[in-house]
Amino acid sequence: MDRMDVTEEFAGIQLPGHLHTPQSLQYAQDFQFREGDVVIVTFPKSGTTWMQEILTLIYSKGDPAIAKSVPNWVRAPWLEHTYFKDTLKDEEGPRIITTHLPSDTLAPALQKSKAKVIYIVRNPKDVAVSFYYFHKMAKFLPETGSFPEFLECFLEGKEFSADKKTQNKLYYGSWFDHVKGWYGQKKNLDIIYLTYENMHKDLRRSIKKVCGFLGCPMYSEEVDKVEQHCRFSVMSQNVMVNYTLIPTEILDHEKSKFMRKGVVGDWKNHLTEEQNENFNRIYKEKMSDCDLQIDWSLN
Ligand code: PPS
Repeated sequence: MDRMDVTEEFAGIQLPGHLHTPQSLQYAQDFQFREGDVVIVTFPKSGTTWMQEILTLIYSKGDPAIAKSVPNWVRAPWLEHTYFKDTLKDEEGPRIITTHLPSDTLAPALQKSKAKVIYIVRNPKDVAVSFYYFHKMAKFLPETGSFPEFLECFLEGKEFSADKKTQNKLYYGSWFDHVKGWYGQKKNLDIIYLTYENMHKDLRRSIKKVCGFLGCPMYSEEVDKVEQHCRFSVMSQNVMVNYTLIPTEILDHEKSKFMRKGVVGDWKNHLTEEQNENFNRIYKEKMSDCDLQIDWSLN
């Protein structure tokens, strides 16, 4: 498989070379967004696939035909990935584009355009757990060592090394920088912020919020269908979004599933009391200049 052990450096962060090249990253940075584009922005493991499915179904008025026949990475390709240029459909109508890149690389281009941006944030304890398991299955990500080691790296940007040979920082950079960077674009972009936790609490409300933002009114029966097809139980069975189409040499579903648990608060099964206190302390410190409200659990 191609470039599985390559790390790309871009805008001060490390990214997997299997999906990114200097050319693809340059292409992303120079990309001209246009009116009608809808851009899903997330730190990895925050609800990207969920929103890709929601948008697909909103635009099909709840008809699942496309969601069940076209992979999510074709319907809503990642701007920075190598295949983006050849995948994005240059047709009339809204183009759905996905990205994990930090705000400083894309905000200037987005500001000039009339693109709409949907930013999803998930509580970082659950992101850390989900990302840890994703490292287990994704062969293009470095081995992490133990969960406590990975957690330190997630929180403090410390390098980790499972084999004592390679030193890796957290791929995709710091969760804190990503969230604060994009949250800081509130006044500059046509952007809405959604949380993974609110999508859980009331999926229907989140769908309607997105419809309102996109100026895409829907009948109640159509919203029913979007809601139905975007449930975890349904999405985890849909091969067009559960990543089972990807060969085992790239994503090993024996190690962990992509659609793993899909819950809020799984961190409670992974963080010790001490780790949790440390997390809370660092979170408070790093987020003191950000008024983002996060739900850590649904109780
Ligand atoms: S990625 O790799 O960045 O595209 O991953 P991403 O899609 O952002 O995040 C994957 C996590 O989202 C969960 N997921 C869902 N949760 C609830 N409902 C639905 N419909 C849903 N779809 C995806 C998925 O299970 C991953 O979370 P974990 O905690 O690992 O289960």
